[in-house]
Amino acid sequence: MPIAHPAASVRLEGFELRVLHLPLVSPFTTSFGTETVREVIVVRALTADGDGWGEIVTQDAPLYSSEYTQGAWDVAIRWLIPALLERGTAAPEDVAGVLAPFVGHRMAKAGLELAILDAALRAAGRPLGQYLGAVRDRVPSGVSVGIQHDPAALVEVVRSYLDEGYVRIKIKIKPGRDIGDTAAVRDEFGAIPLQVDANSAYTLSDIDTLAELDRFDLLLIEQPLQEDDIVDHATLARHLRTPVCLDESIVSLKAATDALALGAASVVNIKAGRVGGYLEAVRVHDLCRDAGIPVWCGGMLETGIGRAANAALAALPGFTLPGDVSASSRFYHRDIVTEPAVLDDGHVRVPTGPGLGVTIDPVALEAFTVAREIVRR
Ligand code: SMG
Ligand code: MG
Repeated sequence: MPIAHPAASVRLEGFELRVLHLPLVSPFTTSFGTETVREVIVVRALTADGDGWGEIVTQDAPLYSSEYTQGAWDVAIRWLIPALLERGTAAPEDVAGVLAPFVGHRMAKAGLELAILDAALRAAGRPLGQYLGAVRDRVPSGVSVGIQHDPAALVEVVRSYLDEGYVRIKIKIKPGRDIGDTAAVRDEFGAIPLQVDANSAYTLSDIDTLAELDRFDLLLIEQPLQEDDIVDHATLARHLRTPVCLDESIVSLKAATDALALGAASVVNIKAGRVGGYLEAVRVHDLCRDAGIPVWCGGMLETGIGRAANAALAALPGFTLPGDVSASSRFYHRDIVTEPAVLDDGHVRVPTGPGLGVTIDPVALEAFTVAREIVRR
């Protein structure tokens, strides 16, 4: 269902952007590299109706997608924020249209839209989950496990997450660290809900290796090929028993429509940042729900801001698989909100307060800030 009750406009006065460096509790290794510190941009919309918070989920380097911190910072300050401030008054539903003339930069747009959405909903006393169409008050929590030193180490890390109560395990794979790693986890833990994420590390010439994964009864394989490889993903999907799930390739409702039409995905990972905002994310959800395609909520190592929003999104009815919506403690010793997401019986609670339903901890925010700029009308 599209948004049932649109939000009221807010009177925009400015935006504050901050680059944060948050140390990770342990290094996070994917097929494209290792992160030990999460670099992220936090957005504060300054409005005459109260402030709102958002998060731009880029990384320091353009490795997961073409977006990266300094690029998002520049486009936000030079183009996106001036366009919004020139308009003066905006409802959350207007933001994508105002920013549409600027090509791409979806994560930057999504972070700005979220800040305006939060401001508008806080002003109206409405929780984000209710606004988006949530039908649950908590969501099952999966965990994404980075590539470890060796399969034996991976087994021990997975064990610790299972002991904490995570209800689904996703392991990162890459060429040379795929069959052995998956076999080790399957052999040790039996029929747990298990899936793998390749972050585009393969090509169609790897089809035989990828087909070997069929014997592990995985929930899905996520993004084996490149972002642009929609047709190749469709070819691959015809040769695998393991369901193919797209992440990086699904950059918009249009991309999702095309991928489904071509048979390139039988499951979709939805990330609001990647598709340009939570409203577009709902549209992708609606498309997939109508098509009978299960979706789940992806993660970008969000702070408490994006994590609260992801929990709200993941509570929509089409999110029938556990998402990468883990407890804050999976990544951070200290969060920038006063109510970090916690794991309770394998689930994360959907916040119920107005807007995001979380409160920024100003001391933590300041402690992690490495750059700050305010743009006013
Ligand atoms: O937030 O739990 C999380 C991270 C989940 O694996 C995760 N995200 O490709 O799905 C993915 C990766 C992208 C993040 S790398 C910055
Ligand atoms: Mg992924």
